[in-house]
Amino acid sequence: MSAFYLRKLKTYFVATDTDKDGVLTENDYHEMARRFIEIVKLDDAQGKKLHALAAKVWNDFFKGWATDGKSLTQDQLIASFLKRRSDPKFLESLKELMTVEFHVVDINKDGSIQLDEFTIMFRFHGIDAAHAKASFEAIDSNSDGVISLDEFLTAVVDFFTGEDEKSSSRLFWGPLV
Ligand SMILES: [Ca+2]
Ligand SMILES: [Ca+2]
Repeated sequence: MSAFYLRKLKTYFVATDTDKDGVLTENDYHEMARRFIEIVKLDDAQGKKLHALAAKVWNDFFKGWATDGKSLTQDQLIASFLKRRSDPKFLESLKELMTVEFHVVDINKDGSIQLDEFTIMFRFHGIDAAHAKASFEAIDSNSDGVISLDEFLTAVVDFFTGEDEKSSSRLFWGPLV
């Protein structure tokens, strides 16, 4: 594993450990949901749905990685990615996870992500919103001003598998830590 790949996974960990307790747990997803609900002003019914989705994401994707069923340290997350990153089935499940996030972030439900929506994604992950525009432009590979699902998933897969330090997908979760 390259130092570059390690930095990417650390960056992802920091962007996902939204309650900043040093481990990934279901609560990090509920924290993202809480922030999203507040930013977008979702009503109670929509908020409940989002929290249900947060629990589902944790249970379907991360829970199986946690040896205690509850939490993942940064080292455990890194080890999990290293073990799985060349497994096509894993990449499919990663795409499913990020497709869920794409549709949440597509607030106006037009099928693509605009810069204002992408900026909200940074805010609920706790990434400095000042970096959103550069990351948005890096993912919008055809530069048409919106991020399609295809562009989003291509960047995700490249982020989690690629070793090219010049690849624009490195900016997916903001500047690398
Ligand atoms: Ca956490
Ligand atoms: Ca949209």
